[in-house]
Amino acid sequence: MDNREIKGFARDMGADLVGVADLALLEGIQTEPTDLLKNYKRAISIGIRLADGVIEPIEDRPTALYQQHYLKVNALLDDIALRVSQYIQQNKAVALPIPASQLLNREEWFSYISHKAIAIAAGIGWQGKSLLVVSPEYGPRIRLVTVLTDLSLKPDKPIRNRCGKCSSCTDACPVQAIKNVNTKWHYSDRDEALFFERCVERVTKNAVELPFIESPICGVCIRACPWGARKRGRGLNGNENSY
Ligand code: B12
Repeated sequence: MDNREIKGFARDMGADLVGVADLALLEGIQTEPTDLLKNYKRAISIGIRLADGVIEPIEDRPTALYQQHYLKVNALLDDIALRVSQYIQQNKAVALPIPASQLLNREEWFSYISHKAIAIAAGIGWQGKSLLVVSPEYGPRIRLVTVLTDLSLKPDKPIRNRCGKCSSCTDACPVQAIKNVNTKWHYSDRDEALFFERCVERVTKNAVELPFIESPICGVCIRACPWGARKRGRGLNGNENSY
């Protein structure tokens, strides 16, 4: 089974972006359990584009519509990852679908593995100042899922950071959590890019205080990134070249 087949299958299932990461690039990365990657060579990173109609109305807080979209996109991502895994297993290879958004620890805030790290290694996008993966096609308006496999797929190449001097996410963050620090490849830890506690406090508060919001979500930095607005031919302030 080759890259063309597996990517074509994932796209037919509803994926907008698909890339293959060489797990050798991710050596030493935090996983749960620590030997999670032991039996695997590659990770397939799958992205679904969020609907602009849902993201655009987000101002300084998540909307009820975004909450619902978040749940539906997570469900579709899990579904695609499951089907890709079935497809790989039918071809006598090993596959492990990692859930899109299952939290394993609410104090240190981590999951099985970082979908962002996988997506960066798979060339889906770069790590933006917001810590989010920013894709050239849809900016950070994507959600991600991962399938680990022992298939010898051809790895895709990471792409270079294109944030430059832009500070749109930093300026938009309602709790000034983004430090506006750039990186070439990826941040060494979350604190390098974020005042992490500010972000966590805000998303936790959203889930407790806002009507119809039940998950720790926000969406403001997703909405603010000009790379997401780009497809529609304008940056956030209406200037095509504002990014
Ligand atoms: C826990 C979690 C949170 C926590 C903590 C956030 C955080 N920054 O870690 C809270 C609740 C605060 C949160 C908030 C948000 N989250 Co969240 N979250 C997760 C979750 C479930 C686990 C992340 C995790 O385990 N982090 C642990 C740390 C250690 O990992 P990390 O920071 O991702 O990466 C580390 C290493 O991997 C390494 N690294 C990073 N890149 C690379 C690349 C290479 C090659 C290497 C070697 C290493 C490396 O350096 C980092 C620091 O140690 C993921 C889903 C998933 N399984 O990935 C979604 C996820 C990261 N969240 C997502 C989103 C969208 C959000 C929010 C916008 C909320 C919302 N939906 O409105 C905010 C944005 C906050 C922000 N600016 O970072 C998306 C990101 C999509 C994207 N385009 O990048 C994800 C991937 C969910 C998904 N299925 O799409 N989230």
